[in-house]
Amino acid sequence: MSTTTLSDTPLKTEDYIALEERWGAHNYHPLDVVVQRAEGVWVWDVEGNKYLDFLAAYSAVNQGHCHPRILAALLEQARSVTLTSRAFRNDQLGLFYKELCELAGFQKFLPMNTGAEAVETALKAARKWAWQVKGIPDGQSEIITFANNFHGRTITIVSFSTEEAYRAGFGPFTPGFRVLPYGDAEAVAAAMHPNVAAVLVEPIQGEAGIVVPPAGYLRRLREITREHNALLICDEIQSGLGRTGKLFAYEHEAIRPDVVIVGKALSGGFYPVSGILADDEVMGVFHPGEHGSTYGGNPMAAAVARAALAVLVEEGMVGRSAELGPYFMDRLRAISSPHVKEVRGKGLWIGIELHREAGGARRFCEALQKLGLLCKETHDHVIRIAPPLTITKGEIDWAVERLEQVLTGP
Ligand code: IF1
Repeated sequence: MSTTTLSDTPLKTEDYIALEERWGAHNYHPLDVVVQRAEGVWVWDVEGNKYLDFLAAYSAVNQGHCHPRILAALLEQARSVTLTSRAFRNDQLGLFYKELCELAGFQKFLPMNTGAEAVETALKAARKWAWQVKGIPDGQSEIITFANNFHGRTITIVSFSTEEAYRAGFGPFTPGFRVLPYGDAEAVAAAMHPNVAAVLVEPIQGEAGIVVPPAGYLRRLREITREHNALLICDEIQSGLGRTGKLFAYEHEAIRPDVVIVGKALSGGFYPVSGILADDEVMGVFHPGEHGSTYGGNPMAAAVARAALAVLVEEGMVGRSAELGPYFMDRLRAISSPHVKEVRGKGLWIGIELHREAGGARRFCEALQKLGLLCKETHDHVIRIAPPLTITKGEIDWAVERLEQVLTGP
């Protein structure tokens, strides 16, 4: 029995969907496309249909699907050694640290696997720093977060989510967080007190609908946190590594946070690699035994991430995002559609917000799927667009034609 047949007949789209529905937990509602193969900006389903990928796995495949150079690094490393645990050292990790830290401009890196783990790591670093360096009594520090945030799905992280679906039934929650409105720096200034350890912010809110805060917001948060001796933590898991046209989205405001959380595109979609960047004052709070992970910093993760970063830089992907993003946005804004309320974003990260009367973004995503474009709605009314950064101008034009067709339809 091959992997694609249960009996003598090959499996079809409906069969794969039926298998998932029967045997898998129902914690997602994906579009009914079963992807079998992908290359660059294109994916193919099990029926052989070809689509342009406008989600790029939530920005994890900024470098394009199955990038040959990252693939080669993965295969080569997989033949040598894949996992030692951190009980022993490996010959990839130090080089990964050095290359990432030099690229990002930080003194130290702490590797984890998923984004949520890296966020947890940043929260632990902030609390320990508050206790050990700032002198807040253990258990009394507070971390400021923002409404409509998305930082992952652990119990601690959903403790400060404002989305009912992410929280309902999962309590009791972790204390020590305060949620303020996003985009209002003066609300943060007013909420500051001596026990604030950190402010945790997405430079652009992704899942909230590609929400770009007012100009000067991050710069003001940087001032306020400095004034009150609190850490500024930027979650760049989705906004980072070229998506917005800079290596990190905070660079648009020429600031430098104390902690930067990275994930997703750090591995170009091959393998979960995440972690936090910080300088010695913060990273120094971790001593042997105080934090870790079996797979974090393993040689395959390190080799894959080294290749993913090299590809991002050497193939000029950050610049492509900066150049093609505004072109794409202009073309989208030129579409005259009764359904569109606003087109916003930065670099190749664009949200098309629809009027409530349009009946939700999902039906538009389903219509786009039929035309060969894979998009995912967010927060019901926003079509989110985040193609691999390798997309060409010609491919953008191709996509705009289809978006126009769907947005000017009924
Ligand atoms: C899902 C959203 C995107 C993130 C930021 C941390 C994490 C994420 C800024 C956690 C993850 C994902 C996860 C994915 C859907 C997705 C998402 F709509 F839910 F919000 F991208 F917009 N910080 N984002 O965006 O990283 O633990 O998942 O590796 O299905 O939950 P993770």
